[in-house]
Amino acid sequence: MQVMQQNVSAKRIAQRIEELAACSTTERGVTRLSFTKESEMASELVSEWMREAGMTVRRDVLNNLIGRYEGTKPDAPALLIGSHLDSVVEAGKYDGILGVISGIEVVQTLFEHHFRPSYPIEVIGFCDEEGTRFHTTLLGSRALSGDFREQDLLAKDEKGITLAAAMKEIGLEPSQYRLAARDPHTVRGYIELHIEQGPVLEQEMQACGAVSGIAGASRYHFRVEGKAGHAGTVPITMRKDALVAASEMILAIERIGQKYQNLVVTVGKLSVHPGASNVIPGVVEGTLDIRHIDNQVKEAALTHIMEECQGIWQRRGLVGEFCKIMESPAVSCSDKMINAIEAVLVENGMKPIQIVSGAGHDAMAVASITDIGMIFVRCKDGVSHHPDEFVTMEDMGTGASILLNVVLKLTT
Ligand code: HGY
Ligand code: MN
Ligand code: MN
Repeated sequence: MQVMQQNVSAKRIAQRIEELAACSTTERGVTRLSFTKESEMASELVSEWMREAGMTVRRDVLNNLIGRYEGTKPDAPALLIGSHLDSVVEAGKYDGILGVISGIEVVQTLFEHHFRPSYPIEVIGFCDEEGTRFHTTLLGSRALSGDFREQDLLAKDEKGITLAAAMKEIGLEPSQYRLAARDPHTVRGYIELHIEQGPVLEQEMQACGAVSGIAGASRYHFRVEGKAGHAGTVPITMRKDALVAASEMILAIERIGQKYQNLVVTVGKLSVHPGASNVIPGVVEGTLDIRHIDNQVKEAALTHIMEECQGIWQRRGLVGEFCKIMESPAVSCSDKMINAIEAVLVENGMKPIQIVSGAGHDAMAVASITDIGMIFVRCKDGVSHHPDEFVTMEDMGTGASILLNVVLKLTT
C-alpha cells in the first residue's frame, strides 16, 4: 500500500479544479449557485469523474451527488468523504470543490491500483453549503443528516423563486426531501478535506493540518424602518433616516464584537429603500452573521448587540427587528478522526497541528449522525470567498495523499 499512497495525481486534481471553475455565471471569480444551469454543468462533470474512478453515481432527492466505491464487505457501513459543489458570489476555485475532487482522486487511486478496502467509500458533492441563493446554509448536508426542515422549501432567492420551485425546475420532487436522510448505521464516519481559509498553516509552514472543531454560526436578517422624505426639504434634525440608524448599528456591532475574544460578526448585505439619491432612506434591510467556537459567548454577544440596536432605534424614533435565518451550533471533530489525521501527518514528517475552523462546513451538519474529521490544506494568505483564493499544485497533492492515508486507516 505504501507505493499507492504516493501515487495520487496532483495534476489531475488541478486540471479538474480548472474545468469546474468554468461552471460560473461570472468571469471574475467563480459564482455557482445551487439548482442552476451552472450547478448542473458541474454535477455532470463530477459524475463523469466519479464513474472514471470506478464508482457508481446517484443523485439524491436534494440534488446531492453521491459516488460509491464498494469494499470487500458490501454491507459494512460506508466511510463518507464530502464537501460542497456550490460557491459564494465571485468566489475562488477551491472552496468546497477541492474536498470533492480530492475524494474522487483518492478513490481513483485505489481503483487504478485494483485495491478494494474492507469498508465501502462514498464521495459526496453537497448541493448547497454556502446558502448564497436561498440564505439557508448546509441544505444538502442537513438533508443527509435528517435535519432539513419543511419550511426550508419556502426559502426565496432574490427573484422570489422558492427552493421548492427551483428544485422542481431541475426535475426534483421537493416533498420527497425526507428520502435524503441517511440511516446512521450505514455510515462509518465522515471526513472532509477543505482549504483552511485562514493563516495558521502558512505561519506553521506546513501543507496540512487537522481540524479540532468548527465555530458555531448564527445568521439573522434585520429591518430598520424610519420615514422616507424629500432630501431637499426635511431638516436634518427632523428626520427618521433608516440608513443613518443602520450605520450607527453597524459601528456599534463592530465595537461590541471587539469586546469578545475570538468572536467574529459581519454585516454582509445591506439594501436601502427606496434607494433614490434625493429621497431620505425609509427602510434598510441587512444580514448579521455572528460566530464563535463557544455557543454561550456567541449568545451573550448577540444579546448585547440586540439591546444596543433597540436603544438606537428608540433614540432615533424608528422601529426595527431581527429575525433568525439559521443557527449552526459549534461542533467538535471526533478524537478517532483527529488521531487518525495526526498520525498520518506525523508519518509523513509533519507536525500534528490542530486548528479551530472559523468557517462553517458540511461536516457541522453530518456531525449529528456520525464521527466527523476534517483535513485543512494551506491556501495563499488565507484568502477565501474571493477570486484570489489559491492553492499550489504541490499542496493539493499533499492534501490528497494525506486524505488517502487517512481513508486507508479508516477502511482497511
Ligand atoms: O460561511 C461559511 O463559513 C462557509 O463558507 N459557508
Ligand atoms: Mn465558503
Ligand atoms: Mn466551504
